[in-house]
Amino acid sequence: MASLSKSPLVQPGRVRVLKEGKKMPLGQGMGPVVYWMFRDQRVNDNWALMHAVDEANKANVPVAVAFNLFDRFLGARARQLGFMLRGLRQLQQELEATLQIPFFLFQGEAEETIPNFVEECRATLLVTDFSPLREIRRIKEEICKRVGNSASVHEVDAHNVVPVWVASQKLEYSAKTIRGKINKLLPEFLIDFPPQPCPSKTWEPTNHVIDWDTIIEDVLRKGSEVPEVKWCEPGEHAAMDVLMGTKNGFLTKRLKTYSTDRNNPLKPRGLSGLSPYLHFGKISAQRCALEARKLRTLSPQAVDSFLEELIVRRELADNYCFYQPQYGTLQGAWEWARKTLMDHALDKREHIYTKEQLEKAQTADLLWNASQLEMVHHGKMHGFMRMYWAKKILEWTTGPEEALSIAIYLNDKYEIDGRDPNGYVGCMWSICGVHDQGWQERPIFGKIRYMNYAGCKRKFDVDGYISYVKKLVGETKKRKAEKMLDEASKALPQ
Ligand code: FAD
Ligand code: FO1
Repeated sequence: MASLSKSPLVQPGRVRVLKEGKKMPLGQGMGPVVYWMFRDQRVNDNWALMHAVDEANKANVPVAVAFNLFDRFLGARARQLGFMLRGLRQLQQELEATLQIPFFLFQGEAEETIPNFVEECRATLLVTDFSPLREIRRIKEEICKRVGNSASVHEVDAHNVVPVWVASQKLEYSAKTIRGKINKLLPEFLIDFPPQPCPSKTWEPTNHVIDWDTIIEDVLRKGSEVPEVKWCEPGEHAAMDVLMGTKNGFLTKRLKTYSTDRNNPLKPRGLSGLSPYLHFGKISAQRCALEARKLRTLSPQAVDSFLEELIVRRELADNYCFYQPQYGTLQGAWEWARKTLMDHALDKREHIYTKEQLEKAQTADLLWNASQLEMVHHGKMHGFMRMYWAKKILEWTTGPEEALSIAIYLNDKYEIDGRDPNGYVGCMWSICGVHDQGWQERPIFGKIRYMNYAGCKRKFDVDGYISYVKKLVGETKKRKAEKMLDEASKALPQ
């Protein structure tokens, strides 16, 4: 299978050929197609899956989905891995029941398991979805080297509405510089999804069995330091329910107040709540945008604000990580920001806290402590508080490099949506002014935008938020104690 096929189902702009396999000699048939799924973990509205099936059908060969479970990907714990694996268990059932596509789960290093599988099943096309993260790009480079000469590798941006490499060919400076480019391309890319094709040729039956219970039990045990959260139900159907559910769906029940309530940390339901699902690809941003757009005449302001976050800000984050490999470090900041932060690196700090003190929410600022506890116990800090939280870490640590590394460490450890380009950019925006402008110079922050307690007090009921988090933590601790009691009583001889 060489370059992209004729009259493809998926727009060619969405697909990049990472490796062109050697043409097969005449008479020698094409091998199967394998889709290595990692970022877009869903059956529906998935351009990568559509491309894999479309290419397989054109060559009249079977298609399978492969997933590689890394050993604690970027420090993930029970919270993130439990959510991901429970969703994947549902995905396997749906994939096999509705499309008769087999799902293979491997454990270890993807640069080994995926080429081994490609070789074992003699696949001639490997389709992958897209992530701008360094770790994944390095693995892909390695996979391209390791798959045999006859195999092609196609990468499909199934995550962004406008594929990252089409939206812009360079590192964008701010939302202002990318917005026009994205909006111009929306008529071409924000289109209805075609129906998912079924494979025309079935995969030979295999004896690949996935022992989900044991795998999940294992990751929960190893990552128990950060336990799962109850409020966020895993899976694709749960994701659609958060978007469109009749009881409490974002678009069906909560959209109207998005433009007024989304900056109020006391009203977490004012936000969509979609970030865990978007992060793990349980729902397509394009689906969210298509459904939101239908409601624009009813709630124009809310829909416009939501689309700005969902498309422009989110895709700006992918643009940043894609074109700035030093994301997450001070070297990835703009020159003006690096200079101003360095000019103020030795400024006197009123408080200096260690990583441990911050992690345990032991600062003199009750508002900050509440936000940290919301993240640790609830697993999703309110969006407004995330900015204040990260900026205070800059104020209370020995310098911007340490601040950045602590913020990313805590964000990725506790947030259910952590390890995302949005998270790296969120920390870089707050601490290093990425995608922001310079502000009036002041101690420690230099020209980086400042936020303080008094400003929060003017915007929302700070004491109310502190009480709300206290209640939340109390409930979580109570549930944990009950669970422990329950487990202990089960362990007793009957
Ligand atoms: P909604 O307001 O309903 O937004 C809908 C979607 O739009 C989000 O799910 C997200 O995909 C996108 N979006 C919203 N705000 C932003 C933003 N500022 N930048 C880019 N995309 C955005 N987001 C994560 O997904 N993972 C993270 O780890 C993460 N860490 C952050 C850390 C800091 C310090 C900051 C300042 C922001 C961080 N964000 C992160 C961005 C943002 O706060 C969250 O996306 C948002 O709070 C998620 O809640 P929601 O889906 O209910 O938000
Ligand atoms: N993707 C995988 O293919 N395998 C994993 O084991 C895996 C674990 C994981 C843990 C936490 C998390 O936040 C994401 C995880 N992903 C995993 C998903 C994925 O690779 C990332 O979301 C993207 O790379 C982000 O761009």
